[in-house]
Amino acid sequence: MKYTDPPFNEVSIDMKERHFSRREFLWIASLGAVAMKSGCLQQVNRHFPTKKRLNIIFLLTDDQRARTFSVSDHPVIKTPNLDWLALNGVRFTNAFVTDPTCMPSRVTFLTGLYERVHGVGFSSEHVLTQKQWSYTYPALLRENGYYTGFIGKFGVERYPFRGSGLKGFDFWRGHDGWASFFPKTQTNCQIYKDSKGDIITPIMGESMERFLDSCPEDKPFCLSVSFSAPHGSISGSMVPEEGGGDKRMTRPANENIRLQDHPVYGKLYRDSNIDIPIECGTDTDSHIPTYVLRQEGRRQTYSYNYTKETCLEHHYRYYQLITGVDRAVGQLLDSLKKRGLNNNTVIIFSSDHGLLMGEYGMGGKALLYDLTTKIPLIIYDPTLPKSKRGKENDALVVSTDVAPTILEYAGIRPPEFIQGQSLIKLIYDLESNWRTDIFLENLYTGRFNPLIEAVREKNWKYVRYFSNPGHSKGREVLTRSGYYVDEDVDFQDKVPVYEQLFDLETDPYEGRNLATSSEYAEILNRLRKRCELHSSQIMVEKEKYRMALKKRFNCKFLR
Ligand SMILES: [Ca+2]
Repeated sequence: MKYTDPPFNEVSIDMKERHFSRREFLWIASLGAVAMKSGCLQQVNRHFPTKKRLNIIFLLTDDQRARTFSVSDHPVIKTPNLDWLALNGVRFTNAFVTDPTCMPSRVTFLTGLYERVHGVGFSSEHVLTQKQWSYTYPALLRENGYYTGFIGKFGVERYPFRGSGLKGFDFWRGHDGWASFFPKTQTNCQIYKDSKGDIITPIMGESMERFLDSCPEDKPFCLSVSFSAPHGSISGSMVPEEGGGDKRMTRPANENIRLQDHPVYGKLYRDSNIDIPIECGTDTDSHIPTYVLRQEGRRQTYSYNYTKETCLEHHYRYYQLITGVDRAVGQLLDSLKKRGLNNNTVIIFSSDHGLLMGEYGMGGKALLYDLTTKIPLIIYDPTLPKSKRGKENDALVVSTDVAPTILEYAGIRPPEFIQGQSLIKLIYDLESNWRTDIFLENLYTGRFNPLIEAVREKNWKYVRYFSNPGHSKGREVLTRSGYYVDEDVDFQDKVPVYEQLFDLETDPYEGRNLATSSEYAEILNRLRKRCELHSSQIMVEKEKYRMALKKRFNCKFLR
């Protein structure tokens, strides 16, 4: 199925028009290492040889697993437009979110910081401050002359301009909370009420058109779009009459008369041969013991209960929702071409985290398996020479790297406390040195989730779980208030209650825990030390960040 012709078939790269030479790249990269001497940001775009600055579009989906594209040889999902982006851009095949739940992950994309550093998460009381906001990529680009826009699920929930989106962006067509598949009747989605369509993803497509219509000609633009698909709350609301609980997903969504003949949400994929995970509906104790993770919290959450009866319907809807996003992306690409913006607009495509869909007997996120932490990440850069396009890059990259990448594309010096690194040097192969492992965290303790840290190398992963004292008292969350304080998430002197070690080369599914096998003691100890080092380093970086904000703004970090 193809909804649109490839929009930028042959992008001619005039070397005179290229935005970065090798020398300029190295110069720009070196700027990132130089600590800023004042709170003022300086544009560095004057060093770029082009007169015109690049436009930037960051597309973020909700709960989309890595490799859910036809170009990644997915056996079912068809994504011709995302395939086109990948084949003309660069695909990162080892891309991860640092923290696989919606809110902290989104703040990480905005700030380039881990949750433990920016402090915003579902189990944290901290509200993103205006001072913190001023160092996010949209705020920095706006301050430096970009016309900025936001569309869709903001997902930060606790932020300074809630209810006044135009205080954060020049164009705002977003919502707080979650949107259902048919969002126009929801009080938090009234901003979409004047849309032509009724379904959330096409409404995102229409909103992107409105943004492009609104762009001034004398400024570059940066648009951030957060799709609500393919999140379970969307697939669970394709049939509003289903209600919640066990009735969800028990009937085909296209029994809903509004979807019967829809080209995407009707019969698509329903004749496909889909294998549901072999462990769907099985006991999870063999993977994570009950004293570490009590499953009822996950099972009682709207649509994370993947049973053998409902799992197939989950998959049909999930795959349809991804193709729905692909269709909106195709319309965007066509529109950019029509407007003559295709050769000057960088597009980054990713997701806020992955999802378990019956694997290990579970659904949901928050755990640090590859299926929950690994994300799609495509960067389409129209200035990239043809010889560098369509490549897969297996470097270990994380969600903290996206903000510095956007800043570098905009020619803006990143704040010195940013934890990620720009990916542009990987795209252009200008530096061979890159990190050899990444650090992952889960600080979300609702739904009986444990606190977790992990270190992942290309071939090995070590995961350590810490006890949730609330669980032994029958509470779903860590503390009576439900929120952690700094000490709760400082693991430097704490002993994990459970560990996992996976050989990803022979066991990419992460099904065989080798942590108790003496044969792997040496590898286990090496990774334990790396995890402890990362864990203590992140506390140092947290202090550095808070001191920098305090110094610049003469204020306390917390409120
Ligand atoms: Ca999400």
